[in-house]
Amino acid sequence: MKIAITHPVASTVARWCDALSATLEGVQGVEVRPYDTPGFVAQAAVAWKPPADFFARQPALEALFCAGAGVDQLLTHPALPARLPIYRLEDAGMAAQMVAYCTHELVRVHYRYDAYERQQRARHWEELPLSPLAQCEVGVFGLGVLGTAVAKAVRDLGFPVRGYARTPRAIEGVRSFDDRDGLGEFLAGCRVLILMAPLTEATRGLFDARHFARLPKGAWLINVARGGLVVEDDLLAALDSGQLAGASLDVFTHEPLPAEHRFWDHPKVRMTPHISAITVVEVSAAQVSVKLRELVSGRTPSGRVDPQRGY
Ligand code: OXD
Repeated sequence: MKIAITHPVASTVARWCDALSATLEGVQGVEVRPYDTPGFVAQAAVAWKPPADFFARQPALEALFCAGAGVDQLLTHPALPARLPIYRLEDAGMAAQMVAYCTHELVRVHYRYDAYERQQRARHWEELPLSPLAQCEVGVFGLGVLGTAVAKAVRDLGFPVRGYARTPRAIEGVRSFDDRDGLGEFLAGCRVLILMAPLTEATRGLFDARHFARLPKGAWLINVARGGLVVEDDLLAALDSGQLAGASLDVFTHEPLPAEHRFWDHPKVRMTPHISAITVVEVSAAQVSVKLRELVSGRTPSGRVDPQRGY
C-alpha cells in the first residue's frame, strides 16, 4: 500500500513519513511519501490542510486520515471527492492536552490567580474572597472524545458540570443537555463555558450576542474548538460591556491572528496560538497504522467521519 502525506510544515511531513513507515514495517509493499513525490500515486493519505492541487495529484485515494482533531479543513476542500471515506484521529494524545489547557484556565479563573499576579506586580498583599465551587458550574459544549475527557476532568476537580451535545449523553456526574432542551437553557447555568464542538454548518457563528446574553453576567468563555463558532465582534462587545468577565482563546476566525486584532491587547482576553491540542505525530501514526491494517484486512476502522454531520 502507498500512503501520501500532506502537511503545511515540511518537517512534519518527514516525521509522518518516518513514523508511519516504522509502525507499518512488515506490511507488504508499504511506501509512505510526500503527496507531491513525482509519479507517486497512493491508495491512502494522511492530510492536514491539503493544498489546492492535492486531490488532483492523488486521484486514486481510497481512504483519507485527518492529521489533527478537526476535519473541517478537509470537508471544506473544494476538490474533496464526494465518496472518499475520511477517518478522524480519536484522542491520540490530544485529550490529555485539552484537559491540561482547559483545567489550567478554569483553575486560574476560579481561584483568581490572574488577580494575584497583578497583586504581585504591585507588591500588594491581600487575600481575595473565594466563591464556593458549587457556585461555579462549568458548561462543556460538545461531548465528543475530547469534550468528554474535559467534562470528566472538570468534574473531578469538584466543579459542577453540565454538558451539551446534539443527542443525549450519559456521563456520570455531568448534567446532560441536548437539542431538545435548547441551547439557551444550557447556557443559563454556565459560569464558565468551554467550547469543544467541531465547526459545522450548525455551529458556525452560533455564539453571538444573543447567546452571550443567555450566560450569567460575568461568565468566562474558554474556546479550544474553532474560532468560527464565535462571532468575534459580539464577543468583544460582551467583554466590553461586562456581560463576560473574560475569555481564554486558543482559536480564532483568522489564524494567525492579524497583528491589528483587538484580542491581542484586550485586558480581558488570555490567548494562545492554537496550541491546546497539538498532534503528537508518533502516537497518531500508531493509531492510523492500526486503522490501515483494519482496512487492509477488510474490517471497518472506527472514527469514520459523517460529511453530512460535519464530524
Ligand atoms: C485541530 C488540531 O483540529 O490542531 O485544531 O488538531
